[in-house]
Amino acid sequence: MKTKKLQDPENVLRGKGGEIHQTAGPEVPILTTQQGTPVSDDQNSFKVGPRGPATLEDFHLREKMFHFDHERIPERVVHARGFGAHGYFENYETLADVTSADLFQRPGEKTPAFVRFSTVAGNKGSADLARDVRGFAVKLYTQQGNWDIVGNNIPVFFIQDAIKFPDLVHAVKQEPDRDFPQAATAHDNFWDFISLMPESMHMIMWVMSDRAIPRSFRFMEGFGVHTYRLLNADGKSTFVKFHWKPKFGLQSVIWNEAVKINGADPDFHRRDLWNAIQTGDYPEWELGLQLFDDKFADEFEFDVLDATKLITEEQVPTRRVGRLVLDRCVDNFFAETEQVAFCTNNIIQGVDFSNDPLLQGRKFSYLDTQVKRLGGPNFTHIPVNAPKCPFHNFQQDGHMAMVNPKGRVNYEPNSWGGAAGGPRESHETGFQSFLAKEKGRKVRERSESFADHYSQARQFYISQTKVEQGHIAEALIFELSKVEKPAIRLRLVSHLPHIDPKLADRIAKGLGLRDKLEVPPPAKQPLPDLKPSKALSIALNGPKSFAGRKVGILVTDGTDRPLFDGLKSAIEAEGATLEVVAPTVGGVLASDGSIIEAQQKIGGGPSVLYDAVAVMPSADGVQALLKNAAAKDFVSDAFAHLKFIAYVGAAQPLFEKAGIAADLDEGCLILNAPKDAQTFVIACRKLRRWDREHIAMA
Ligand code: HDE
Repeated sequence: MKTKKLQDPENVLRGKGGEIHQTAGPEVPILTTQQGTPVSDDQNSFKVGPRGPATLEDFHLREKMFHFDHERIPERVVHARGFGAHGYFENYETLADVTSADLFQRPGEKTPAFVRFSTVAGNKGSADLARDVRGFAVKLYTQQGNWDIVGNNIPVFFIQDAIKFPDLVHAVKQEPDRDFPQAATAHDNFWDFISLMPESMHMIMWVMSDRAIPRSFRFMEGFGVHTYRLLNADGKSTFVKFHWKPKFGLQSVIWNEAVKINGADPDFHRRDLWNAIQTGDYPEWELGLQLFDDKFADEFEFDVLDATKLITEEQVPTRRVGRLVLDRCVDNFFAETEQVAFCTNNIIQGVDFSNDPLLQGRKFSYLDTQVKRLGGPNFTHIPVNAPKCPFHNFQQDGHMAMVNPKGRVNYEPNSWGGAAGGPRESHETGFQSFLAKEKGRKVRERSESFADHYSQARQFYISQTKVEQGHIAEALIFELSKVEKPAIRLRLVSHLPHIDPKLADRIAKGLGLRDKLEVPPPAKQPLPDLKPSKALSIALNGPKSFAGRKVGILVTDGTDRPLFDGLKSAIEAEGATLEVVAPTVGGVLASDGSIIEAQQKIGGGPSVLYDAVAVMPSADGVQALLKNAAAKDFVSDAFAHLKFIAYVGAAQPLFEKAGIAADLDEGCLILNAPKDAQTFVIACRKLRRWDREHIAMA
């Protein structure tokens, strides 16, 4: 290769065809093949003459292309789109009274953790703000082995028996003939299936609520869903349901906002988590345990083995036993987040399964799926999946085996004795199951105790604020309006009178249904008197401060510097962050001639990306904004999405242009002096100006 050295930067040469060659130097390692052979030229394949045919002997080209051709592994059949991070679980108190699980014995003990959040229905490249359940899968690398709590952000599920899972997933994903819609339940197959599955109605209320469009992974709850058991050292069993409670309180977006976020930043959730961890604002959840005994289970209105039911926190409060902190992003997305393999089977001494038929089926599925995705039985050797405690067994060989046992012995019992004989079972510390007494005929049958399909759907609905109920209704109307077959719409709406007759009317009207509802007789008469539960509402479980949230500040040349600085300090003092949105990403010259750096160009940073906004143009600067459609959308969307808006007097013409000047309310706060910033930030703690909704959405 004849090359010519380029002046700048150093170690860069230019080849005969003008191509750039960046070469190794004293501090730059030499590029090699996978076999370690140094590569002399990574820009050109090996040919017979510069314009001639490629040679078969080009091992570098062959190896590079071969590896690239095999870069993809099958994406997860569900939960394909996900984002993971490392952290730890810190235990508050000893739980020896209820469990012998090692990680819960010593207050203050930290157990390493890996968490992967996900959407369910969409493909790997789908957008983050799809209306969907979020996966909340936690792997705890305990000293007794790995324990996976593979949960969701919704405490109940669509179906009661695992045998319906393939049908559910087929129905929700893209329709098989056309391969759309992507990451959306708003299509015939999904609602057809659901309309024939009354057991789904409780989950449907959750999925149509704002729970399915969280503002951030950091502001959503996680749930183990199923009833599990905890076992103490005496083998005594206590039933348990797992909850993760976000430190920053609950928050969701509004559907119209979700639709726009998906266009403006399809990576909205992963970027949010990444940024929070990178800036040291570590996301945190408390682990809450709902603990109950057999007596409670027997007296409870529903079956604790039915995953379409929850136990309200008024009935069984959550005991907060520790915190989960995420403090490290992955080094490599594929190696960790894509290859992490969660299995409901990964359980530790002191925890045990219940007979929930959904959970029992999951124990079948997860191992299979990992073998398919990760190519063989040795996926446990991948660092993110390997336990961090010692592990020894005689399992060996298979694809990609990396930790085959050493020595001559690979079986037991054996007579080699001592260490040479290899590992042996331990009756003292080995995993022990709860000694449940089981008796019965072998049947393919659903328990009668699972037959109430509507009571908790109703309880969820009446536990929501008026605004939240409105969102559920709007979501149902939106989704069912996308269903082409009128019979499916009718069949679905016909279930709703069992939940709430007014809701049914509202949906029927919203869909323009002409046919009379054919209300199906319930398998079991719904209970009329379940009380609302405050814990089920997002609005009633918001944050106490504006910490962890983000303000978008629209500026122009001439923006008042002291006002801007006052606002910045007030936001940062609250523990929130800000982004400056300017006519160009190069920033603006403020009133005092100083530069205000920008993170976004107008249009690139629409107001849907922020929890609140400030509109701070100068009197001259606002003139250009009047001609900018994105600037107009910035304020009209912020208003329509019920956000708190801080503004300076010069913003008025923009508000007029955006058609909101006459409607400004107490959620719109004028900034006359730097001290006004504090009033604005305090107002922002409420997150939304909910009573604006009837104007904004009219
Ligand atoms: Fe899953 N689920 N699931 N699931 N699930 C998977 O395993 C399955 C269910 C959940 O971030 C798959 O590794 C069956 C409930 C999460 O990697 C698969 C049934 C809950 C994740 C599978 C359920 C979940 C999965 C696909 C019904 C909440 C993502 C890829 C019996 C409690 C984990 C994979 C991650 C992933 C099967 C129902 C949560 C196919 C058969 C209920 C968070 O094995």
